Amino acid sequence: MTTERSLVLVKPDGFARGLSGEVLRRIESKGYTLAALAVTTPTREMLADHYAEHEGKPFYEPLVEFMSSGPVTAAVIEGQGCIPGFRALAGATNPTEAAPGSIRGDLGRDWGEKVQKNIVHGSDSPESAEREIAIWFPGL
Ligand code: YYY
Ligand code: MG
Repeated sequence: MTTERSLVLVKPDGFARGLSGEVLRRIESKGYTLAALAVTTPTREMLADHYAEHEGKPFYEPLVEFMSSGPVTAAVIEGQGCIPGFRALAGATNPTEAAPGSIRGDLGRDWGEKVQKNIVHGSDSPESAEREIAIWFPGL
């Protein structure tokens, strides 16, 4: 069995604020390793795949619009337990509710427009991780 992997994104808000290094620092400080790293502006097609589970929800269209608005840092991280482990590092979806100590809790806030600007994405299950890694890093 291969080591557990997760797909992490520093979203356009986090990238624009120069937080990619801080997010990667927290990942590496936790003990996870980087298996792949890239800066890219995702296409709407990639995002439709990535966010397929949310299609039809009220926040879906603004989310795809926001996520395709500029560069993101995409990473595949590795390490036992890194899927729930990174979700814990990221904190709750809404940065206002995210616990201090987490990425969203320490670095995020309410910017007055939905909760889409919450700095990071992390896969939520092994199945999601492999599906998402195939979108962002085909062949990895
Ligand atoms: O996995 P996580 O990012 O914590 O949340 P999801 O429920 O998968 O939603 C994906 C993404 O969509 C979230 O990070 C922000 C955005 N979003 C939103 O804009 N409004 C909501 N009510 C829920 C989620
Ligand atoms: Mg999610």
